[in-house]
Amino acid sequence: MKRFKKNFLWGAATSAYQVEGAWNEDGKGLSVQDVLAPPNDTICDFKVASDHYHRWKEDVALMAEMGLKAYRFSISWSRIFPNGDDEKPNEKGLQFYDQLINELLKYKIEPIVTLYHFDLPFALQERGGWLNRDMIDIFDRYARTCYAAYGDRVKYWITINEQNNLIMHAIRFGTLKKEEASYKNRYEMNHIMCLAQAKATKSCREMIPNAKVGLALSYRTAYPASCKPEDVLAAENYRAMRNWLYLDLAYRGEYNPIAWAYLEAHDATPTILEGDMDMLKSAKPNFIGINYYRSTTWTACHENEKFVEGTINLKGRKGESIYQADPGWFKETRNPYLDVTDWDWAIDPIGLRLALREVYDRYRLPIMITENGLGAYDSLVNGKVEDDYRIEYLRKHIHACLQAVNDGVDLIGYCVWSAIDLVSVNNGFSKRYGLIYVNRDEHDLKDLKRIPKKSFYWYRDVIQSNGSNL
Ligand code: BGP
Repeated sequence: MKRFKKNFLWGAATSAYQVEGAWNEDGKGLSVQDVLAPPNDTICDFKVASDHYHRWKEDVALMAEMGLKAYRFSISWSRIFPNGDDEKPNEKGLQFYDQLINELLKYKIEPIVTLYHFDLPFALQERGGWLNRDMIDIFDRYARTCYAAYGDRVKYWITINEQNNLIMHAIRFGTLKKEEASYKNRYEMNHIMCLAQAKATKSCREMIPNAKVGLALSYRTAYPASCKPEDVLAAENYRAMRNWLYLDLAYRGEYNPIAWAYLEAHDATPTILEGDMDMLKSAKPNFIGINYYRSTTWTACHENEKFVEGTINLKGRKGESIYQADPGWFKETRNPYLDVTDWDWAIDPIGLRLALREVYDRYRLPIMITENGLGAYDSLVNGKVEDDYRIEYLRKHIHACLQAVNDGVDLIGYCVWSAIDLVSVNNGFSKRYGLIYVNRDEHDLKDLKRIPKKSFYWYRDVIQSNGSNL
């Protein structure tokens, strides 16, 4: 039985706008996330979040106590360039991440830096956002500024987090306004984002020769609901649109043929200028980040059926999600073999093993699990959070990673989402993921005290034993 590599990156992750707060301090400009209204008024915004901007030292000390070998965080673009492409970067913004990186290194925690995690500077959104081809150079300039500032200490770089969510759920993630969110615009934007990513990847490899650079994709394993050939086809169609479209563009520099057929059928093929495909091909990112939470299950969707956009479960009550249906392509359904979280996410560690096998089989590059975790309601009882359900989830998923390593996958790291409680993308503060509890509620900030959960101590043992004590 193989074990995890000796220098395996046992980590945990966060993103800037979900954890930092201080949304308008020290010269930070607005990001789209600061402007986007929460999906309903019972859900909090991102203005204070976990107040990490003011408590980063205490937070890093706790990460060190947990024994983390790596910490994945993102840089808030609008802290560095308040308007996205100002003449000069904001010194205070640069300083914040500089001191954070130094503090991590003091404890021998490897920083893994994401450049763009959903929080585009609002000023750039006002200039057309990702529909504007100028974004290719603007993103590259921002990336180069970060490489120049931190490249002497940061080896792991992630360009864009979950581009597939930014495209498929463009309205909810703030990448497009409702009236602009045609398929044509989404995939036009996707093409431009891929070019921006390619350019920034090339710059990274040029400026930091020993860098590991890649993207982080929101990966979903897709099962057919039955062995009926039409269902198998539906699952394959979904895989192409959710996973391969993005990974093939980034790691092979080409459009996946099934995804291209989908774009043609939806009148959504992008404008490809001379040199674009060469740029994509020449980028050569050298590792793949996978964010994995759940698998999905698919049946055939007849041409005559109704199109259903699908909804996010905002209430946190099982069974309230509406599944998507795309006539002629795929229709989602519940998997009767799997339990789900309170937000209807299918809990499926074998799905993670499959994900790792299929991605490695296809691209033969080192993979890092850049996010994996359980969103749950936690309760603080007598000063403690006994989150055995989270331990159970993580144990099974880490075990699945070990099995994938035994299947031959080159897995270099694993990051729990999240290091500390933070604001969920769609579900506010009630849906918690952290190994460290933050004492606040949806609208009552309380004392924001940090309290290690039971899972914190469990993960510390896992790390200390390099994954032997699960
Ligand atoms: C991923 C994002 C994270 C994160 C996580 C959990 O999509 O990269 O930012 O929040 O999912 O999602 P949610 O917060 O919606 O539960």
